[in-house]
Amino acid sequence: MKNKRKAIVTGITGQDGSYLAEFLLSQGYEVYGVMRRSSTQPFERIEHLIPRIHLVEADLLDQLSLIRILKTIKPREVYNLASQSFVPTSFTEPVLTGEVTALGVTRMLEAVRLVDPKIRFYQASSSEMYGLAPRSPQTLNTPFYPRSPYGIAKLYGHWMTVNYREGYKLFAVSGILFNHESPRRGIEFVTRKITDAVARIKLGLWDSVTLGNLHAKRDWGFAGDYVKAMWKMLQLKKPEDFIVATGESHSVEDFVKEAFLCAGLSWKKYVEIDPRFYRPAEVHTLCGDAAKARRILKWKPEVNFKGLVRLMVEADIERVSRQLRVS
Ligand code: NAP
Ligand code: G4F
Repeated sequence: MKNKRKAIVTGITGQDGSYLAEFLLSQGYEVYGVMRRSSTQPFERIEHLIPRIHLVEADLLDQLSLIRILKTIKPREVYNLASQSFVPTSFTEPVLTGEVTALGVTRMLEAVRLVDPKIRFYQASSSEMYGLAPRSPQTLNTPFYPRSPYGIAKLYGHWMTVNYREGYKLFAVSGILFNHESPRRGIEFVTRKITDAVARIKLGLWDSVTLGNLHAKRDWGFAGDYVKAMWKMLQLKKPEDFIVATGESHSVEDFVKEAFLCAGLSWKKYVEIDPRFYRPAEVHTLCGDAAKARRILKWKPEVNFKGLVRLMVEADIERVSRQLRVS
């Protein structure tokens, strides 16, 4: 029997890790998901995958643990999705964010270089690196101007990936992904916070939701679409960086309106603003130009803005209703 291709996915318990694992399994991969030891099991997003994937313990803070898993698993591809990914936490825990989101990338690149430089490496870079961008849409030539410790940490990881590609000839690529969401998005991120609240308000559990800056604009796509671009990048003949985005930008207020509309509600009655949710430095507008991904990867988003909001609202109404039925 032909040997299956092996892939290691860090951040397997996160939103993207779960979608990427599903996609790699559908492509016939043997998937090794990296989880860190924690006192409670954070398997909510991958419970359904556990019989089909291998979970291995390692931590981006621990260099030797990364070397060990590469030596024992001998993967063809490594997808480095793990990070401290929440921007507000990066302001309150900037050093931890730097250790995981920035230096963690170097630890993984060093492990690849030392154990097997033929391993193909994907780095989960972010549109947050553009921050206060001078123009829109952002392209691969737009200068970076990160506005948070998270954005700065991601920029370091991005340049380390470029540097290991140029310096050591690794097949290392940086995917600059704009915001992507799903029913598996962490509840602290604004889209999921909104759709979860819409569900609770619709079902009579809450009577309001408190948000921060409604004027910020983001280029929101569907996570299930974006993980396919990650994989496509690692199948190319030569390693290159790409932007992955929809090319459409909407405000938080647009998202709120659309989400309440999906539930047949008018948003103004239910939304309160609290400056507690403002950031020390805001990223006002992000909009990505994914022309290169369309051309070379033959990638395009399948889910549009309204479709994304609807699928998230419906999933949250279904989930909260289920919880009510069992309680
Ligand atoms: P997420 O849901 O927050 O998942 C983050 C993952 O990182 C979790 O599995 C977490 O594990 C893991 N992790 C955190 N610290 C770790 C450590 N020290 N060692 C090993 N694993 C650790 O993030 P996501 O939305 O799936 O995003 C995936 C990646 O893409 C992240 O790097 C994020 O910064 C980046 N990104 C995301 C977006 C987006 O819009 N979603 C856009 C651009 C870039 P635990 O379960 O143990 O906490
Ligand atoms: O949903 P957010 O927290 O995502 P943010 O900061 O754009 O970061 C996400 O996308 C990045 C890609 O650009 C990723 F790299 C990163 O890991 C993460 O996945 O906030 C979006 C916007 C912000 O402008 C924020 O100020 O929503 C605004 N917002 C308004 N009210 C709020 C709230 N954000 C949150 N989290 N909570 C609020 O109540």
